[in-house]
Amino acid sequence: MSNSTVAVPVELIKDGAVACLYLNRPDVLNALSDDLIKTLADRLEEINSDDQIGCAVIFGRGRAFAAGADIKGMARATQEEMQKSDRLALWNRLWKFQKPLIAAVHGFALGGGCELAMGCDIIIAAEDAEFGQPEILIGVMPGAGGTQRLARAIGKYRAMEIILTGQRFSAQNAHDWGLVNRVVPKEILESEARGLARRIASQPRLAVLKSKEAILRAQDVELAQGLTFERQLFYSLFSTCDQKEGMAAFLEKRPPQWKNK
Ligand code: DAK
Repeated sequence: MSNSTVAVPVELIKDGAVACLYLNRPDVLNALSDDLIKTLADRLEEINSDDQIGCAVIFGRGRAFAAGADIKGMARATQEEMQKSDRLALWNRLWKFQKPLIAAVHGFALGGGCELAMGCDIIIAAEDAEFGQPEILIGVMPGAGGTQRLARAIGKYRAMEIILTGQRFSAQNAHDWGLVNRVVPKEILESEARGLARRIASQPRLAVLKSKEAILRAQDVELAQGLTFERQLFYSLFSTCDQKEGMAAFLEKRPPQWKNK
């Protein structure tokens, strides 16, 4: 394991083909300041172009994943200032990450913290994780995708109740409703997340990237369009060394040697 870059407020630790990102403002429950989101976006862009890395995981340091956007940074802002700020552009940089991204959630994942987890591709939760969109309790509403992603993940009716009351929900509820892939004891959250990331990172890289792209497209378009898009990506993989290697290895009854090309 190499401790390649240490950056506050987001620390990046590379573990073989896995990049582990730690939200690192534990004193304020990893409140997502603009500086934190910018650093996270910078790190993700760095990982995107790092050929050694096949999958990334986001963890929170301290007792939470993230308790939301930094309320101190927004409390006095006017509508004009909010609109002029490039906060949305900053958050949009996160969603451009092409490799699989896992959220490993413990403690609070609230507001922007819940939205950050939902913007990831897979969510693993510790038993103590608490999710929620409590913005209504401070006079606003979700602004980083919460109304859209939560409604798609758990359905309109549950999302409506959660967002309109600000009530938090448990890891087990999140799992039962399909928001979370698995719930694990807190002590093994990190090893579970890293293990899954390692498994994904060991697959042929281009097929992984295209699969992620196609699955994300399923959220946005009608089935017929999605199927056409999937087929195009599927055909494109026949120009890769890994398709030739994977199928030859199967026929020759040996493990494949991926080149990620
Ligand atoms: N911002 C700033 N500081 C926070 C914080 C936050 N979101 N959450 C917690 N802290 C700070 C607390 O102020 C406290 O600091 P000190 O008083 O020690 O200096 C420290 O973290 C520990 O918190 P507590 O003392 O409150 O700890 P408790 O265990 O008693 O309570 C709690 C934990 C998570 C229930 C409570 O801290 C809480 O309710 N926090 C606020 C949760 C919240 O309302 N989250 C939603 C924020 S609004 C957008 C992008 C993003 C967003 C919107 C738009 N665009 C791209 C347009 C997102 C908005 C939001 O997330």
